[in-house]
Amino acid sequence: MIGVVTLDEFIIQRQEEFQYAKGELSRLLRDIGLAAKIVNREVNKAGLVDILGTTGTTNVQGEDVKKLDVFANKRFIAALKLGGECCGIASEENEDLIIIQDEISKDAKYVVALDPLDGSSNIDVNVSVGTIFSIYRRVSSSGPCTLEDFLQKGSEQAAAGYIVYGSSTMLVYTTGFGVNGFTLDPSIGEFCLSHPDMCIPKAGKIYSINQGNFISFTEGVKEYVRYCKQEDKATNRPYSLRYIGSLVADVHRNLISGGIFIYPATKDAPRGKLRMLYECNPMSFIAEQAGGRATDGFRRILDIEQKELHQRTPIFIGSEEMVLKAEEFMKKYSS
Ligand code: P6P
Repeated sequence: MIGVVTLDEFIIQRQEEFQYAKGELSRLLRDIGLAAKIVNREVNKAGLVDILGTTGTTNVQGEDVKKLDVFANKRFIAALKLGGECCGIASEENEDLIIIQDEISKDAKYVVALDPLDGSSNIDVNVSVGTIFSIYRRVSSSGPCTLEDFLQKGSEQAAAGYIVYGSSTMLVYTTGFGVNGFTLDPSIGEFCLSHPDMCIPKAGKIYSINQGNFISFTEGVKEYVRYCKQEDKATNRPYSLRYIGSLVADVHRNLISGGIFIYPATKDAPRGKLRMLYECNPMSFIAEQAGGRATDGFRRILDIEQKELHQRTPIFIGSEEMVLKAEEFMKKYSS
């Protein structure tokens, strides 16, 4: 295919960006790309096979586990184990670490944090869902990976990315040298470079927030939502409210069109709902690398200490000027 750059070719071309690159991170990213194709195949035919609905169990978050959650989790774990470049996995679906100790992986340099199927409540109604991944170099010297390998700040990530299973399936990732997007071409079974050097517009006209929680928002969030709804032609307001209920889909749309996504503290989620390790940190790394901004309303997400595996945080992420404006309200109305 003339002019088409596949994900594998791109990863190899860009490998020289990494210090002491010996190909491990490249192979790890390719392992993730393979798992994404396998999960995509099932997501695209969910409804035709017995993979919809719930398993009747709940995960560590107390959320219903969907059959496709389990399938995606197993596929990504299997691909990472087989690839040999990862010595441990932290998954939203698993309360504890998955320590990989077999011969080919025990000395691997990387660990992976994973939300194997984010937004899974949307699967049964055919709305876009996604996978989110975050890659760290291990900090433990050798032997089994440890919790400390995962309790690193988001600023220490070696790579981060997501797959959005939508009208088309895209893989978007960064290794700290910009953000690139690849669209799956089912006719050749390859992710092909379709969105080189993605840059989020500095401002946009879309805000994404679950306004159903408005009553329990803090005053700063309420005032910012009111600001978004006010009429002011000079600043393109009122903005449009777009909320899919799937973090990957909402952030991906804003990454391309401009906008802000907010999941603030609520009565039911006083520390925010979204998890730092495998949702907020990777999405924030990508947003910043694309020229956007990501904070908890006050602090840069990537600077927040990670103290526990499934730690949650409020998140304001997207176009830089919009996040800064929201932070003004948070500061002005913070008690
Ligand atoms: P709510 C999906 O369950 C998820 O983890 C994110 O993908 C999404 O942004 C958020 O929760 C939606 O939460 O409370 O608005 O339904």
